[in-house]
Amino acid sequence: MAPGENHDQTQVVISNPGLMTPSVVTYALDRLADLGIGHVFGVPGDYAFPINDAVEVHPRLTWVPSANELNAAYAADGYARRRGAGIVCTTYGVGELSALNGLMGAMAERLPVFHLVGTPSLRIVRQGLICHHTLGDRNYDRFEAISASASCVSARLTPDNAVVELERLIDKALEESKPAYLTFPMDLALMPITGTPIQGSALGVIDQHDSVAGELEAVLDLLMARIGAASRPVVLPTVTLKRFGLVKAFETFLQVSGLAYATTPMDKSLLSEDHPAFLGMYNGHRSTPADLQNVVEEADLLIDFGGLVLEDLNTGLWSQSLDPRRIVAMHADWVQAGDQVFTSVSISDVLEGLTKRFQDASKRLSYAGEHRPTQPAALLPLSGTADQPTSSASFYPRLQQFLRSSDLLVSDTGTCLLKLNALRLPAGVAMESQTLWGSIGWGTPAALGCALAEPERRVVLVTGDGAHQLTMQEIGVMGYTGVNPVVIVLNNGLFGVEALISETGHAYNNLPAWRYADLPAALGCDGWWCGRVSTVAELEQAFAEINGHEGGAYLEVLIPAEESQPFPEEVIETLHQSLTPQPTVPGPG
Ligand SMILES: Cc1ncc(C[n+]2csc(CCOP(=O)(O)OP(=O)(O)O)c2C)c(N)n1
Ligand SMILES: [Mg+2]
Repeated sequence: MAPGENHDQTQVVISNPGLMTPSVVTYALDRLADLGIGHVFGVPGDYAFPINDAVEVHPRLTWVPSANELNAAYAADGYARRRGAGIVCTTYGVGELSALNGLMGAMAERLPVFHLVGTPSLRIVRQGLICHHTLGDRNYDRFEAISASASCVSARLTPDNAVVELERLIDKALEESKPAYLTFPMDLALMPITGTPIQGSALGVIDQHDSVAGELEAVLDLLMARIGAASRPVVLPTVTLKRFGLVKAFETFLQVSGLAYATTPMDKSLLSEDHPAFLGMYNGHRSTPADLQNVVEEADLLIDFGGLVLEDLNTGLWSQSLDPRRIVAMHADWVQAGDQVFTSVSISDVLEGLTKRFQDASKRLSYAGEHRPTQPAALLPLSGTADQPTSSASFYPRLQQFLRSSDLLVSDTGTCLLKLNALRLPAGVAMESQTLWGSIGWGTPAALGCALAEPERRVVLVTGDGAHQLTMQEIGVMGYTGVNPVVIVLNNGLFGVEALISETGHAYNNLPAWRYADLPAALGCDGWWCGRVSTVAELEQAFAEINGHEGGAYLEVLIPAEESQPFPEEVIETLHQSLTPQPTVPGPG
């Protein structure tokens, strides 16, 4: 069930299930499957066998054999982006710790990923036996604290707490839109639960806490007054709306209010980029169109829906200049307008309330009026002649033309993300990236997760060669699960974008020269279109063939190494200086 679809989360207590009482682990899987999750990413292990076995026979869940736990966590992150929630399953210590970077990314990017971990039996613990995957010191709890820090809620599940704890875990993970950490001692996992099982319903609009009525009214009054007084308001919606299933509600708000909006890179493709109210991508001095920077920075009211993240990569390297007095920021459950703070106000209630106020007033503004930035042509001009070598200049315009309206573009972190953020997506094309956490290698497993979560969309992954080398084993899992993405690897032979902060020419940015296009065959992807292109004619031919091909596709595109510098020299210099410690000048005396 995609987030945004309207389902309440009413729970039905099954008083007489007429079935055998479920075990702790089966019950947990039942409750998670109720949300609409259909896949579990993971690597098995003896401590996790009770979970692994239960997934294998579960009628609504399919086990996905990830190549390693980090990839499993990235895949569950991708899955959660498109399905609303995901599951990763690992074994005690060695498995769970390997997944941590992926889960911390899900924390940063606000994705409810349920991390299920099998742990030593209570019997082993009580007997004090020294067991594998420990430091041999009879300390069995060492990893719980570490893993729990990559979650917003955690619990050790037992027969008598399972019913209550699962409701708490699920509520909290969805309400915060962050991971949950669940441990299952091997013996307790297989025991029947005590208490009455609960059956939940599919994910939809996330049930946020009710707002305090007085605070909500005050926020709505303030916003309507500020909007009424503004002559150049701009809305900045964020990905938080997507996480809470509020995209449709936001679209209705745009419709009734007539306000115009811009996104930042983290929020790209929140709505189709041909939306009439869309002004473009605000990214400080790297905004597209370029004059959008002024439209946003000179707006007399900025309505931040969800909590804009003023991170370097989200603001053209902190080049933003947004006057806080002109911003009203609606976070998930609080609102800030200059010095004023309103607590216990949920973003869903504000959105609903504002929409109603506009409807009642039947007063509609006219998008940014005369303050709209110049809109670029829908498609970039094609540059490069047939026999010229492939390059960024010839690749991105052709990629733009290759994309179909229901495609989901997934971009790893690297030069490609900087380029794709600036690319106007054709109508209906959605995009996912990991802008805030920015862990390279996320893209390939996340693309698998997205493809399994939303099979109705074709997933087009664009990744640099360096990022791909970290997690490319997941291509094998794509072949195994039968998903048919289009994987595009940009081969420039180096960690190109790294040169932004480390200056060009360092040997540590060089990559082993792989024959990427040979990988899918070696990894068991039968029936895939695979090819390597080095000229514009070959690129065009490849795109045409892939569009006519039924199965998965893997395209390696050669890009000149010297092209991985998307910023002007002075920007690189500024970034280099701001991130590199300057030598201390000894003071007098
Ligand atoms: C897990 C992780 N390790 C290291 C980095 C640092 N890093 C950021 S971008 C990058 C290089 C990406 O290279 P590539 O994927 O080849 O893309 P290019 O810029 O060359 O197009 C590196 C190493 C990171 N962000 N994440
Ligand atoms: Mg590279």
